[in-house]
Amino acid sequence: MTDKTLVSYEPASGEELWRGLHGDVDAAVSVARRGWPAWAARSIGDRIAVLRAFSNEVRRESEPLAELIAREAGKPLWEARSEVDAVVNKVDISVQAYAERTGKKKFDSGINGSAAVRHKPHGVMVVLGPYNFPAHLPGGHIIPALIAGNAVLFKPSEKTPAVGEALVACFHRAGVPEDVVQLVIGGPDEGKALVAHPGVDGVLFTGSANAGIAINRKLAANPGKIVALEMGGNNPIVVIDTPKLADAATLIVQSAFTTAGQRCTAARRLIVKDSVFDDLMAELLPLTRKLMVGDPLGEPQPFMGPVIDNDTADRLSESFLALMTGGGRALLHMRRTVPDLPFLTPGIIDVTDIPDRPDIELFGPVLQVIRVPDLDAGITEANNTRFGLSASLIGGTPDDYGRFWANIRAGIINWNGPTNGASSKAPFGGIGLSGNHRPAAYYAADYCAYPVASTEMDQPRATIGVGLKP
Ligand code: UN1
Repeated sequence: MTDKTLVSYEPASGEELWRGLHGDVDAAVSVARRGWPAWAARSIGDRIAVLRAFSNEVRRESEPLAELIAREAGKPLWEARSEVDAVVNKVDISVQAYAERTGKKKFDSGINGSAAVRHKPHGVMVVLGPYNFPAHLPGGHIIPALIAGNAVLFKPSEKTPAVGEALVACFHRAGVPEDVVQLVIGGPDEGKALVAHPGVDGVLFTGSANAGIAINRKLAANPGKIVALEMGGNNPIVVIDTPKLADAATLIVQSAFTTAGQRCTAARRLIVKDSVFDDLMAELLPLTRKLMVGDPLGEPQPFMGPVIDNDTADRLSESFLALMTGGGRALLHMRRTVPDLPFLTPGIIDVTDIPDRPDIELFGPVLQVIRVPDLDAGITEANNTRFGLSASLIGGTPDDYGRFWANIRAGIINWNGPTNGASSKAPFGGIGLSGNHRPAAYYAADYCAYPVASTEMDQPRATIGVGLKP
């Protein structure tokens, strides 16, 4: 242990919530290296039973855990509860994914006996978690990694260490050995040391594109190290002709402002066909004004809580102002409701007239609107980004959606659904700056184990048929 202390604060009150010492990366890695062979040698049935016990443990702890998530991440309790449910459900989904994606296959190889494909764990995996889903998204890496037989070093976001600690405690109480899942508290220094450590076999990351690229760069000379990057997006929601504009407005609000916009899959850009613009705004603006922003534990429950901290709120406000100075027209101003606390009301800004719109992820409740003449222009505009995580089309015909699906570059493409709330039963990831083609969720199994191909006979049996002297 070092003597550096990490402190986390409740976004809604600014009060200290948790403090703890930074972890010792070298020590944690050597404990994990000693621990993983025994875990890997246990039968798959045995490991699954332990993970099911974890799922029960989380279910038992669901209320205190949801409350802790609400306090530390600032998301409303109703939403924190659904995060806990997602953690519970992750186990069954990952068990099934393990079997389907990385299970055993045997086939007859004729004269060569039988052939088999089996999977082995990589060894020691580092999981670097985000603050927006401080339990569910790390769980989405940790659970499949453990099922596959890896040891895990989990460094939660420095903004949500308390939830990280609570999650790891559930693994331990369920029977995952202490040397197989370890909590490593720390900030960027510990993160970098974990990534670069020669005793680490893989890095499973969820967070910003900048941090993900830094990981890639650091590991450029280590092609054997598994790197799974789930990064951000500048996600488009495209609205064309539909008789159901009230529903369209609801989908936009859910996409842009759930979790105060702090989802990698949140809609950042609303791309609207000119002919529906006025009628859509007549639904969207009043609905957005009605959204309650407030205390995550308050009653009645708000739609959204604060963003994660004051720095983030300051940066978002500055970005909103910069868009306005650059030629954007505020349709709904983003306001700071309590001085010195990071509560922001949702902001909507028409940026159609900004010539060079910045292609960055504004990770908060800011929705940029771009007007276009038709669907083709909408598709071009939607693809006008280096990111490619999620995209939705609202309205249109099956043919329109066919064209949208075929031409949009993203890992999640929806029709008449929100950009966020992706199912854990599907692969989850994006292209471009959104990821590195190692999708998580259902396909997390793929990066948690590597395939081994074998041909096998119980006795040596071989002949040389051609080219032997008599
Ligand atoms: C989101 O779309 O808001 O299980 C996050 C997972 C994904 C996470 C989705 N369903 O990893």
